[in-house]
Formats: sequence, structure tokens, C-alpha cells
Amino acid sequence: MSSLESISKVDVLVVGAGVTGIQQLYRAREAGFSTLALEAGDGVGGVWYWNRYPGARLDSESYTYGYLFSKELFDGWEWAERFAGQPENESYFNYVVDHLDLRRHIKFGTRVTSAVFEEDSATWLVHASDGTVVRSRFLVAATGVLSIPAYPAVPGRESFRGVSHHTGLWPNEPVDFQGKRVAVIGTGSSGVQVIPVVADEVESLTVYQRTPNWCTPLANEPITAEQQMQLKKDFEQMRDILNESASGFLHQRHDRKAFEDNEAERWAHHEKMWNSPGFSKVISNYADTMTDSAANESWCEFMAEKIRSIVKDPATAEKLIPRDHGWAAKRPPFGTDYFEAYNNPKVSLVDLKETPIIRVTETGIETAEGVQEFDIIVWASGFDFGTGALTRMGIRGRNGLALEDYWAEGPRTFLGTMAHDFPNFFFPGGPHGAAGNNPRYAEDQVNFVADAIEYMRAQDCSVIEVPADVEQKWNQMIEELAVHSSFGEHSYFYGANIPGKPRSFLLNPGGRPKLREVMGEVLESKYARFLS
Ligand code: N01
Repeated sequence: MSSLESISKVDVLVVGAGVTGIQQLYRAREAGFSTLALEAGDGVGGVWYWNRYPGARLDSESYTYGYLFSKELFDGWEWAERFAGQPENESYFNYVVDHLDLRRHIKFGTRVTSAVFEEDSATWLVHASDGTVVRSRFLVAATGVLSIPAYPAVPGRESFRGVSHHTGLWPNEPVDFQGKRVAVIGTGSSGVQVIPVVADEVESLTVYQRTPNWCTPLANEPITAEQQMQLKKDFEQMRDILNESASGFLHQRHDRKAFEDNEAERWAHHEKMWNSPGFSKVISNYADTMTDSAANESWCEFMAEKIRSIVKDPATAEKLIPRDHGWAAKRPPFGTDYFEAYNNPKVSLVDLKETPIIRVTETGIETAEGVQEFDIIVWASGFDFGTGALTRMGIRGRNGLALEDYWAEGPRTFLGTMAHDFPNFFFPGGPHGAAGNNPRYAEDQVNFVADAIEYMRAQDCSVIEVPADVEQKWNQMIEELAVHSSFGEHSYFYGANIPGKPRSFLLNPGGRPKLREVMGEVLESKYARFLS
């Protein structure tokens, strides 16, 4: 037990200095609360700090992903590209933290290991890896949904003597790919970004693919000086459109269904979608692409033809075409020259459904076809999505209730932000919160948390907790609307990629409108039954 002297006390303790934590810290500090953020990394940015692999890049438009709560902040930064790369994103978060003078409130290299709610004082006692102990009135875990890397359960990973990195835990020092024999495992959003970028440098690149993905061009481009001016001019209008959007994007919905067009018109729209930026391919596609199987198949058939036309080796092309899922049944990745990379003679593809990995050896990867030796293995193998960080933090609510036990069958949340029996605890940006452009949802949640604790201070209340039935209603909404989501139960949004993880929907299928509607109800009721 730490001595009392070594315990710092704050009103609001934020865990994580990523996109959500930074804004939460700012709101708490501006409201006059004493506040501190503990950050496991040595810098700010969250996912943009950890995912520094070559090619890491946004697939939400940069200016819709950054903060919109301050016009001054918006005007003070010019995004160079429509979809900013990791270095630009990391610089942006450093700009924000310095501009808002938040760095002095952040303790880096400090990973929270336990957080216990103490009934008597209605405070949280938090311990961290470096010996830091903090007592706080409010605990806000802004720990992100993609912060715990997952590795395939293949034996021998630790025995590999070459260089081995997960994309989500990429080192600060550059990794030299020049002339190296490289393996990439995984072809999700991270895999499709890293593969074409390192392909030219390596001696050989072997891609281990279990499930092919419907990857389409990101359509990135620089933002011109003229566009920069226009963005600044249109700031309020853009913010209004984003606030009205169900998923937090500017893309407009298409009003036609696929078979309202004739074949030539349909193919022309598919072509337009193929070349259109990022998530417009989801939002501006035919209105029934995700609800009508024939509409979905038409788009998939078009994409399959594109893959065949790009990839010169027909056998490789066929392996790269998904056959077990349609468009957006898994989170679609967006790439730049991804399929083109397979025309590089140095790049080869291993289909893990034909030849699964048996083990990782000291020198390489063994499949039924033998051991292939490598200098570098890149694990682009995904994350323990949604709940991963929260269930590993040693969070204990009323009567010592462990969050990981409370969530043993899947997360139970209110607004993806609170849980019953965990008073004065918030996790904006957590599971059940978002289903689209994450910072836009996180912003709503940050504001909800900040407004709640400011109201409590004004009313002199010491405890806020979501009533069990209110939480139950939110979870019921998640369950009922999840069946309409395009994501299948085999996607990581159901926890399917983590052995033993309960299958339960981890997004908010009601989207931002539902989030805002229910938040509005709570505010209108003046937190009825939440406060004591
Ligand atoms: O992870 P993933 P990711 N054996 O889970 C494979 C965001 N993000 O890091 O499909 C063999 O999507 C797995 O195969 P399968 C974005 O939200 C955004 O790529 O399970 N392979 C899959 O191919 C994204 O969705 C950007 O059969 C195994 C891959 O590893 C999320 O992060 C960039 C395996 C994992 O794909 C996660 O993306 C990057 C096994 N045992 C990430 N286990 C932007 O563009 C897993 N795999 C903003």
C-alpha cells in the first residue's frame, strides 16, 4: 500500500492522451477542475502514436477527423492531404496539445494497472505501472477501441530471432526494410496499407492471407491552397453537415437503388464509386447495397473484375477475391496501389486457407509447404476491439466488481460511456459508442461527460451512476439494431477474432442520431435517477 504522501489527488483523472482523452482533458481543465492524464506511450496521439508502421494513414477525411470544437484550432492547422498519414496525424495532436497548453497535465510512460472505486469517499484509487498513485473524484478511461494488439494463436512467435513487430505497436525508430526478406501476416486495413509501401524496398515480401478483403482505392490527394481557404470559409457549414450525419462523414447518400438503373448505368455508378474517396463508397453507393443481396453482389462482381484487371497473374487475382463475404460484411479497407503490389515480382501471396501456418520458427514461418525464412515479420493481425483495454486495466466498481466480470458476456454500457455499478466512471470512445468516423462520436461523449460533471459540481452531488434499467434499454437497442448492421458475426466488431471472446456487437448501430437523442433525454431530465 502506498503511503498517503505519495498519492496525488485530482478531480478528473483521464487515462489516455489520444483523440478522446485530449479533448476530455481540455474540457475538464477549462471548467476549472484539477486534472491529470496518464498516458502509456511517450507521446500524444493514441492510435496515431502507436500505429506508426509505413503507410499508416487515415481513411476518414483529415478535416472531418480533427477537432471541430474550436475554429481557432481548425484555422491554425492545414492538413496537407485529404487522408493524412501517421506522421501528419501525430504532428496534429502535438499541435493541439501545445496550442491548448495541455502537455503539463499529461504524465507519459504511465500505464494504469488498477482502478478501484472506494465507496466511503466515492473516489477512485488508481495505480500505474511506474508507481504513480492517484485518487480522483472522476475517472475517465479514454483508452480507445483499437489499442490492444492481437496475434494469431500460432506457436513459436516468441522464438523468432529476426525483427518482429505488430503494426499497432510499431517502434519509434525506423525499421529498415531495404533488401530484407519480409513476411506480412494479415490483409485488413493495416496490412493493405503496409504491403505496397514496403514492397519496393524489400528483397522479397510474402503476404500471408487468411481472408481476402474487398479493398478499394482510397483516392487520396493533396489539399490545394484554394481548398484550404474554402475549408476555413465553410467551417460552420461543414460542422453542421457532420453533426447531422449518422456516421460522422460529409458524404451524401445516393437516392437510387441498384436495379433502378440499367446495366450500363449501374456499371458507370460502380466505376464512379470505385474511384471515389474512402467511405463515400459505403455511404454514396446504391441505397440498397447493404440491404439487398443482388445489389451487393453486383458491386462485388464489379470489384472482382477490377481485381482481375489489375493483378496480372490470374491465380493470384482469384486468391485475392473474397468469396465468403459481400461488401461491408467486414470493415472494408481502403488502399493505395494495394492490388498493384502483387504485380511486383518480389511480392508473393500465401493463401492460409490452403496452407495454414503451422508454427513460427527461429528463422521464419512454417506451413505445410515447409519453412520460409525471413528477416522481418510484420503482424498486421488486428486488435482486441472495443473492450480490450478496459478489461485489462483492473477496474473495480461497487463491492469490488471487476469490469471484466461484469462484461463477461459482452459489454453492458450506457451510450458506450458509462456502466451500472461503476459510479463516477466514464469511458468515452468505448464499445457501443461509435459506428463511423470515431472522433465525431467521441466528441459527443466527451461533451456528455464534461456537462455531467459540471452539473454535479453545481448541484453539489458526489456520485453519478447509470440506473440498471436505463443501461439495459441502451443494450437492448444495440441488440435489436445490430441485426440490421452489415457486419457479420465473423467480423471483429463481434469479437470473433479473439479466441474465447463472447460474440456480442461492439458498435453503436443506432449511430450518432441515437447517441445524441438519448444524451438529449438525459440532459433534459437533469440526470434524473443518475445522481446522488
Ligand atoms: O486489423 P483487422 P487491422 N491467422 O482485424 C488476419 C482500423 N485501421 O489492424 O480476416 C491468419 O482488420 C485477419 O484475417 P481474417 C480500422 O478500423 C484503420 O488491419 O480474420 N490471419 C485480417 O486479415 C480497421 O478495421 C486504418 O481471416 C489472421 C488481419 O489479420 C482496424 O483498425 C488503418 C489471424 C487483421 O485485420 C483493424 O485493422 C489500419 C490468424 N490467426 C487500421 N488472425 C485506416 O485506414 C487475424 N488474421 C484509418
